[in-house]
Amino acid sequence: MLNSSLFSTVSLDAAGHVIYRTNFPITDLLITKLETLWELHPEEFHTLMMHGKEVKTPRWQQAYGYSYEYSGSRNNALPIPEILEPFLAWGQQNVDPRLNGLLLNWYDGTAGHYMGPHRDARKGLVPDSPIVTISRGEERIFRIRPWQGDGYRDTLLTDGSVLVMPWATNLSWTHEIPKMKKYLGRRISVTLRAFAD
Ligand SMILES: O=C(O)CCC(=O)C(=O)O
Repeated sequence: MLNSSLFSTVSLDAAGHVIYRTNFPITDLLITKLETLWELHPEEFHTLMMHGKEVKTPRWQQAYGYSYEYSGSRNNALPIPEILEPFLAWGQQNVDPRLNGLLLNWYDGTAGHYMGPHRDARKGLVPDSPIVTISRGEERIFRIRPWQGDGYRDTLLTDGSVLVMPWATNLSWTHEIPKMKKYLGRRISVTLRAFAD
């Protein structure tokens, strides 16, 4: 399970919710060139349903291995390309062997790309499995807020860092990648999830 020598625990609330983050960049996850990962992004933005209306995501997204349903949409998976296999293998070895699907997000800072506050959809996932996000490229803020509560907590996601969100934390806290004028570079997140067969 979680390789505790690599991660710090960040406590969030009195109910015991936590996130885990790596203490240093993981060199195995820095091997693939950013440009190579960037070239994978789809041409079109994914379409979500928000309050009954079709909305394009303010970033590119693509599922690999397992299709993922969220926000009234289905992100149809492509086969896992060879260059993404090391990310999945790292997650299986250091976090949870049940991880089997990827969702990539490509953020272009010059285009103001971001991700709004949300809790991850659970449909199709193995109950109690963790959500693992590997960051590549420009650093960005990861903001979490208590679900239907006040305040927020920020964590910096840097190139080669990994954040683990336990299942229960995703139920009690929202997460987002806020838009900030100072971020003008490229970032890619590789999120690993465990899908039930
Ligand atoms: O880009 C990120 O770090 C966040 C990814 C995420 O929250 C998601 O895919 O649901």
